[in-house]
Amino acid sequence: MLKSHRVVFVSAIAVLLLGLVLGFGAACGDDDGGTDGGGGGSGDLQDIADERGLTPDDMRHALQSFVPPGSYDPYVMIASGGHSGQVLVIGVPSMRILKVIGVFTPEPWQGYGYGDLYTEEILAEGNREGTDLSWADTHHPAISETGGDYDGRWAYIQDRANGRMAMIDLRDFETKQIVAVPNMQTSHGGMFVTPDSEYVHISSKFPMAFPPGSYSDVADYQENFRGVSSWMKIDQETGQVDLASSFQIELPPYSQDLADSGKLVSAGWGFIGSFNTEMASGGNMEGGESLEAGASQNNFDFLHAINWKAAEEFVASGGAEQLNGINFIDIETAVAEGLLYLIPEPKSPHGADVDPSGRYIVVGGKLDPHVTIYDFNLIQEAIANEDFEGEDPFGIPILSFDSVVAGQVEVGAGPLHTQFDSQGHGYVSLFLASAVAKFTLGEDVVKTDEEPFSLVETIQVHYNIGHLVTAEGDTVSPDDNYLVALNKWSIDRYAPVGPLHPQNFQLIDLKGGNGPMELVSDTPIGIGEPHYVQIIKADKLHGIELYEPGTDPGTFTASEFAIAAGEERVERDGSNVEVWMTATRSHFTPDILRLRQGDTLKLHITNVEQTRDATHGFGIADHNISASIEPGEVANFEFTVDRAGAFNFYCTEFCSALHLEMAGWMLVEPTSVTAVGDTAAAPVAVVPAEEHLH
Ligand code: K7E
Ligand code: CUA
Repeated sequence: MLKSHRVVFVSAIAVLLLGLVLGFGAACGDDDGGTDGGGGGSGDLQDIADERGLTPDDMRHALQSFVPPGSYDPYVMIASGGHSGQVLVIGVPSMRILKVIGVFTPEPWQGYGYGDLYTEEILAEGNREGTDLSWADTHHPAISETGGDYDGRWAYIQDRANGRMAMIDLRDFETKQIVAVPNMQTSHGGMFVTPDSEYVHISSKFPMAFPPGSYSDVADYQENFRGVSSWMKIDQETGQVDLASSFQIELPPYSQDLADSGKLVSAGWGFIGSFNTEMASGGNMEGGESLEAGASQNNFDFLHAINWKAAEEFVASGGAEQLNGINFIDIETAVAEGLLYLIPEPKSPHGADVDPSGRYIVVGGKLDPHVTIYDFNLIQEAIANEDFEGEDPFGIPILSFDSVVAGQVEVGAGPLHTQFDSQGHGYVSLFLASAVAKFTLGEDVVKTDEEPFSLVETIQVHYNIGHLVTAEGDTVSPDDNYLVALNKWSIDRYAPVGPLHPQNFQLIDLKGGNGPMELVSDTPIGIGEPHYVQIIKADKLHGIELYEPGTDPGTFTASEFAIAAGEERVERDGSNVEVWMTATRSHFTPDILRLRQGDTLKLHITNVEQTRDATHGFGIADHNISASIEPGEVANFEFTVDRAGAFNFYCTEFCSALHLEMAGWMLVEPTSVTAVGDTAAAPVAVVPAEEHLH
């Protein structure tokens, strides 16, 4: 069905192109120009092109990425929002931004973290050691999978700045959980999910002083610092992480880097790249060298290969220790149980990407012009034969490089990340060369007549590409149509908006994997810095249109505070006031809240609408409260009113012609007559509270 959708889409472009080409022909051959109406529609198109100075290539690119108004994109990209701490949802190929999901950072439009209790609780789960963390550096999103294909149920994203991860429910595209992962200060590797979403993986970026919570000088780096690989168990009903069933494997104090899940032949394994196996820790004003120099000495760092299936069994047998609420396997045990191996990877590696067949693992080298392609079958043979070239300082066996490498391809300067199509091609980002290089994998997966392990073609991008993504690119069955380059720099591509430039997503047409690759469009991203993204077929997503009446969106179950229209009420018990309010076009009921200074207000608002898009917002002046209450949703607030005053509240969403009238008052009577206002000089005449409060 999807294939045919694509075929229809592609052939529609072909027909349009044909029309354009014929139109050009007519226009070019006619000295009077194409405006005399003889060319009909194509003459008009030529006029537009002439007027706007568009070349035939420009027009073709416009058609390649055009999605008519009111039509949907066939793909949706789930993109990291970088330092914004959020996740972007973007249509492909139009590259239209559909949503910015509040994840680690409060988001006022969605009422995420501005008084709404369940969102406040989610954000609070991500705080650690008494610090409120209100930003994150999101790098790597991971869409849940079934049978190695994206299934559109959940998405996960990790926080590079802190050892945290979040889970987004793709029914309502809202964050449902933030986990402050124990024993991990910063994070990077993954996120990835295992092929049936048994686990979502997250590993540390920089090692932390162990045991967690202790102090150590970095002079004792090798001794006292450790990384971890965390396998977070996914609850199959909710998509949330169950910490008690999760486990961690202790890792050496290298900087564990990009990671990916095994699949098909390599299912049950995970792979994590690393750098700084030198264990440099800086000190450039203390007689040492900077971290950068110290970490770039070795010709090889280590790809970590982890047998998570075996680790899971070991945990189930009761073998693991407990460390801060999670099952923990130390390095010695991991080695003894055959859970952890190291594989040399050349010169400041980055990226570790498993191909759709699961057989090949591709690693880039920031300071090496090659991608190195490992063969999982050879890795298994080397393990079985104990074909080790030694062990690292922590006793972890190092597989012999030559016996596990299937091939190396010289691709250009600064290879980072690799994505795949279904034809046996890899597409690798070249940070230094600002390019994407396309190469072939082994002959068992190459479906063209190209040489295995060879460079096929290269395309320039603008500029300094980090990650790249192909449609369905991390699955066992990628699509071969689109690639998006996620460029760190844009330099001169956009109107100047100050020294902080937009970052640049570029859409590349892969032509069914048969090339040549063609750069189609530029999209500036208004928040930075996006790292990784995944692209899922839009018809795998099943976003709901409404909540069932009276839903608590935190749990997708009926809220105990839900009411129907006509059931609104106010209950006072001493200084505790509880209000059950409804919102509908175009009023709140009740629309006056009468309180005394010092009261605690519990406010439950049910949006009683069941009309698509009939969202009401709720904002109160001077109280930092903003909620978005979607149709059917119940939102809850609890706060103490410590200031007297008459505070306006209003619906923040333009919901109807009388939206501006959708407002009310929170009246907080002072406990003393001089309490209102910014000076005590102007006492306010107050009607005794008893006359108001029933
Ligand atoms: Cu290369 Cu964090 Cu994925 Cu950025 S990492 S590019
Ligand atoms: Cu409800 Cu505006």
